[in-house]
Amino acid sequence: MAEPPYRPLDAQVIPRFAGIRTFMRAPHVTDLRGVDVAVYGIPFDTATTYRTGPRFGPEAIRSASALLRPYHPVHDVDVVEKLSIVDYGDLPVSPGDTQRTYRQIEEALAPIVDAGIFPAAMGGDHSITLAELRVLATKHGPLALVQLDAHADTWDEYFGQRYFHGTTFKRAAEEGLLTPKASLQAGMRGSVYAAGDLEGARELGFTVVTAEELRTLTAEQYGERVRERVGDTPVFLSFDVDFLDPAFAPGTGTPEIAGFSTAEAVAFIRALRGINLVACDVVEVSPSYDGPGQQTALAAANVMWELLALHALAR
Ligand SMILES: [Mn+2]
Repeated sequence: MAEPPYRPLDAQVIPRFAGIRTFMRAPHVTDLRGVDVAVYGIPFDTATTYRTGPRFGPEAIRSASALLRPYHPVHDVDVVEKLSIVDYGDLPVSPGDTQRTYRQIEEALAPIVDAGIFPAAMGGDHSITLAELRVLATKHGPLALVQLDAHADTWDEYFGQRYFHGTTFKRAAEEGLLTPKASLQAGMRGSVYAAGDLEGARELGFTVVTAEELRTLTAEQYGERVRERVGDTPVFLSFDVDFLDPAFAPGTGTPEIAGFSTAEAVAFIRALRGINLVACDVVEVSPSYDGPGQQTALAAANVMWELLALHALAR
């Protein structure tokens, strides 16, 4: 097999605490030739309903990702040997203007998707996923959504605004970017506004697996349910870091207690082997609320690496 043109710094030569902070210490490259995976940031956070802060998410995830090593012992795959990974940098955004930001994301992401490169976004709040899906759907058609999140994000509006971090997947379904019948949302929990809140997601056609129900499934059972649901449909996996319990991931905007551990999250993701994953994002990392060990950013960096490993397995 030919060497990937781009690979992270060798930690035996430049130690992991050294070097310029890019995702996994991969080279910062914007020329798309020879690239398999573009990890990129979308530092937008003014569509949040509570705490702002994920504009600094990409920076924190990059910093924590310096710890990542190339080889995945459970999947038995060398991620950087299989994939030419680059850090594409951050896309342009307009703080305070969600719809203008969407246009900027769409324009900037289109060449990556057109080139057949696997795009992996570091958020940013969850509103950004709508723009990612718009671009991806033009290439793949309607996608299957696999979402791990404390919230379904299928509300109709917030403060009179239809484009907000809690309305993303309702808009995506309305715009025909997703096939809700092939999609599965899991991890939903906590207090809601009214009895019918999650029913809204189900009425759109999504399968909603609440945190209570997800707890009764083994990781393999979850993986099986997802595979049954998505079939061969191209999958977008969206990981909201608030899927994790605030004890594991305090650095987020709308934390919900009684969430999942990092070990559980990693097991659920590993159980997704075999899905046709075409893109992903990890969102809602809000570093100013993180702990002194930056455990939220560390969790997000590792989740991203798990997603890249799934993609590496499929190639
Ligand atoms: Mn969310």
